[in-house]
Amino acid sequence: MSATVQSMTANAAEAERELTDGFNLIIDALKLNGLNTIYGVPGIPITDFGRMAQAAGIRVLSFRHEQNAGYAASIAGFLTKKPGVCLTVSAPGFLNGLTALAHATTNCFPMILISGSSEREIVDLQQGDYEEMDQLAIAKPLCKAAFRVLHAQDIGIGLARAIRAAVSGRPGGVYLDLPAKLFGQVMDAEAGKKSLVNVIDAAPAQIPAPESIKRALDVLKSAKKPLIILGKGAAYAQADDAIRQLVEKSGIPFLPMSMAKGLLPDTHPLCAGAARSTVLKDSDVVMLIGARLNWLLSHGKGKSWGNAPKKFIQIDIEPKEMDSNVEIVAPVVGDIGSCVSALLTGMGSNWATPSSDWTGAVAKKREENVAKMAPRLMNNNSPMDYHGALGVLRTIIKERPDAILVNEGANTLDLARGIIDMYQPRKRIDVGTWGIMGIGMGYSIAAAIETGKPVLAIEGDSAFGFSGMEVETICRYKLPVCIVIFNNDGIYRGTDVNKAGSDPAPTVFVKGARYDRMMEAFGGVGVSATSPDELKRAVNAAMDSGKPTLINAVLDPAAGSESGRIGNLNPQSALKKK
Ligand code: ADP
Ligand code: TZD
Ligand code: MG
Repeated sequence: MSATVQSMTANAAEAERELTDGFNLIIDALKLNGLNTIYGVPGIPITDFGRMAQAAGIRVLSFRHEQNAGYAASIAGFLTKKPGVCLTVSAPGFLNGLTALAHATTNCFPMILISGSSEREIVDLQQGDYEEMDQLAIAKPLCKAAFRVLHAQDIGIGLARAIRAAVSGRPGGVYLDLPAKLFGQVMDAEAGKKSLVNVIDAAPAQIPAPESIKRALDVLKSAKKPLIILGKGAAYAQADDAIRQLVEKSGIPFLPMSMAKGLLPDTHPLCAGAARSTVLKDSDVVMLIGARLNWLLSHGKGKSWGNAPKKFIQIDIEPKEMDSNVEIVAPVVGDIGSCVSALLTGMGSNWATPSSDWTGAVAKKREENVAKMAPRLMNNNSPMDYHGALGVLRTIIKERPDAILVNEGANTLDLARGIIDMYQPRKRIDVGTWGIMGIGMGYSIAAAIETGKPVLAIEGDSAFGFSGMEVETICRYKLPVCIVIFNNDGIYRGTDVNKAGSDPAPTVFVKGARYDRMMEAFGGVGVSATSPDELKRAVNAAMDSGKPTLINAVLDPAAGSESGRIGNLNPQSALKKK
């Protein structure tokens, strides 16, 4: 054979060899690991990736802003225990998504932010590439782990590392940097297939040490006035039956943190939600399950915890969380499912429940508080106050307990959290550890997509504004989301006046704004409701029809208080002119 013929044969063999590329390998790697939904915004270098992913059967939800796509991915992680995936373009898109990645990390939600990036050679020499930025370096301090993949044959390993980092141990946000060149890199299809990794047991059970269980039970046995605090880690863990059994077998009153509401119904006889200040003050042993002693629990000390000496038991997957704010006399390190099961076994069959002095006092306080609130929830004032509006929404959730409640704002958040009882786990999703505004529409979209359940979003008018443009996304995907805007003309209140000039005061918005018309612009249903009766009718109609709906609930601009329930954290100038 001549050299020419030989080389022609080799070329033909080469041409027949099946090839794959970065685009396809990333899609195959995601699908192999059951990551079948992507939340993002298209653009260079990921536009084609989105199209190809959609063609390959991945659900691609295209947003109007990456921050909202990122929040969607973060809550998808919380709801499913699988990392939510957010996809963005380079520099500005990446930065827009980064807030959500940091939020996911702060809240212990598993999420992977995948961003396209510019060429390393140019970025590293700072030669001014299109959307140039050293994204990996910037992401690192804000997430649990950050990786970059430079070669197509490393895509499988890169994604495997990202998945494990996101869901194992304390979950969090992971950044995956994919330079533009990677997408087009070609390799042998067979070798490519072999390079992918099916991640086995990504979040292995972490069994607590038997002595830690014994120690915890000894402390619990010594208690006269025990309390269990359930946090969103407990909701995330999906150990719902074991947690319920622990509460009921131990007979210990429980206090759910905001996103742990519904793990056991708020109407459960042992729920101390409506007796919060009493149980924090008077309890002697507190068992934390998936809740940190951060600002939301006043760091475990100070006035709200009263003078009674306290002992803390803490169940958490993160050993470094122990003693972070106060001494933990019985740390139980492990995953909540394993820890709670071990406690149940250790309790045996004749566990002594707390005396009725304690449980009776808690129940009495709770009934008093509930009774005190009841008449205020039944008012039909127009314009509405928070209690009148929330009274009807409370009934709607009672009648539709599998709906998902999204909630943000200041007064709108604090009062809804206290007033609306939850009946099922992971049905209340809100501003989380940072008290962040802007999660509303991203959370609503992901909740509808991931669970298929109807969503009721109760939004302060300010809070809604942070993600409001996504109503178009909700209409585009025809999601069963009903948004109720508590429109009090501003942040906290709509009554501030600027005494120094003609500009509006910093906390007020356009008076009488009609947010419902935004929804109509995109073909959704818009309603303006001026009384609790009207509000009730409109929400029920929306939940029955499943049509994207926005209800502008007209609230008295003077109804709220500054900073809602956390005014104590708000520094105010002593020199301020009255
Ligand atoms: P909340 O705001 O509801 O009080 P936090 O976000 O402060 O809750 O606390 C959640 C805690 O749950 C974190 O410390 C986290 O490490 C822990 N956690 C999350 N998932 C698990 C799990 N599967 N097992 C044990 N602990 C977990
Ligand atoms: N920006 C971000 C990202 N998060 C925040 N928490 C804030 C700003 C500050 N902030 C709050 O803490 S609540 C709030 C802001 C701007 C809005 C409160 O007004 P609202 O609710 O209309 O949403 P109410 O019912 O009027 O109190
Ligand atoms: Mg407001």
